[in-house]
Amino acid sequence: MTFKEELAKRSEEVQAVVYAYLPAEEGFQKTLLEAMNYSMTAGGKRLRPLLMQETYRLFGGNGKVVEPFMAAIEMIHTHSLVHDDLPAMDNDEYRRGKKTTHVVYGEAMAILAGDGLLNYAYETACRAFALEPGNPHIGEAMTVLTTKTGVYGMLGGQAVDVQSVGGTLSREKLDFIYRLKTSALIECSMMTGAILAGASEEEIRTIGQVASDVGLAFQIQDDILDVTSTSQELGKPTGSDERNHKTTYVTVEGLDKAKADVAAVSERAVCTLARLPQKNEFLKELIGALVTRRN
Ligand code: GRG
Repeated sequence: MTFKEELAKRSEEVQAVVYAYLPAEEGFQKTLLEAMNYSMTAGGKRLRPLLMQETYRLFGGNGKVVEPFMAAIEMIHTHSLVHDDLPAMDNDEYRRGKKTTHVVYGEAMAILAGDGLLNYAYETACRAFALEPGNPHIGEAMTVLTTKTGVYGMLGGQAVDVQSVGGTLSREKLDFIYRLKTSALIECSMMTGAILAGASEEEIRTIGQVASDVGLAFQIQDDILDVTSTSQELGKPTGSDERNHKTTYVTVEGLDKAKADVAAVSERAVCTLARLPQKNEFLKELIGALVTRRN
């Protein structure tokens, strides 16, 4: 099987795991639950749960305890997209090739659906306690999940990003934003996978470094795609950074250096991963593929 075929198969399997944890659309709050599921089933690469499961496997994990965490990370990611698309933020009409949640359900319901996904993510992750009572790693994984998504992680990065729109940004502040806004969730994915598999502290630290670079390369590549692709090609709000006059890696460093840095940072991630005695060829190829991704 080629890497591309394996990726398609693995993404489908991961999506099935995520779907199994979506809430039933019933009760007086049915519209809220429909709006949450609308954004969750609108597509997406499922990269974060995939990275989590592959890292879990890298360290010898072979149980189901990772599955509620896989669903949770995709819910948190989708929450961030729903809120990022709102009129008060990027004001985007399309996401994952479909109308955004606020366009379909209205702004108030989209805010609630985003909140709902964030909270339901933690409810979902907590289901791991029932799956493996007494597993000592679940509490630590919960700590990483909650911290990396909060004010010292993704949310904090987004806040600094929002405050910077319209002004000039130093490279140092841009790096801070990218490490939090984008890398924190990738770190969260890979570190929880490692923790749940029982990896050592040193191994978890190494995987955190790999993930931080994967996230940085991923975000720079997103900036590159924002200026080099058409929205039709990507089925995403392409060009929104340009439209919103945001400072990006491309505006600071130029397109050529941005491309070179994606390759260099991604290569550094692969080299750090190679320092570990454990091997997962698919994970290595997946990280490499992020550099050449077109959506
Ligand atoms: C807390 C509201 C809030 C936002 C946090 C993550 C984020 C900040 C905003 C979302 C918008 C954005 C462009 C984030 C940067 C990370 C990124 C490139 C997200 C897109 O991830 P993909 O490409 O999306 O994995 P799919 O649709 O494939 O899941």
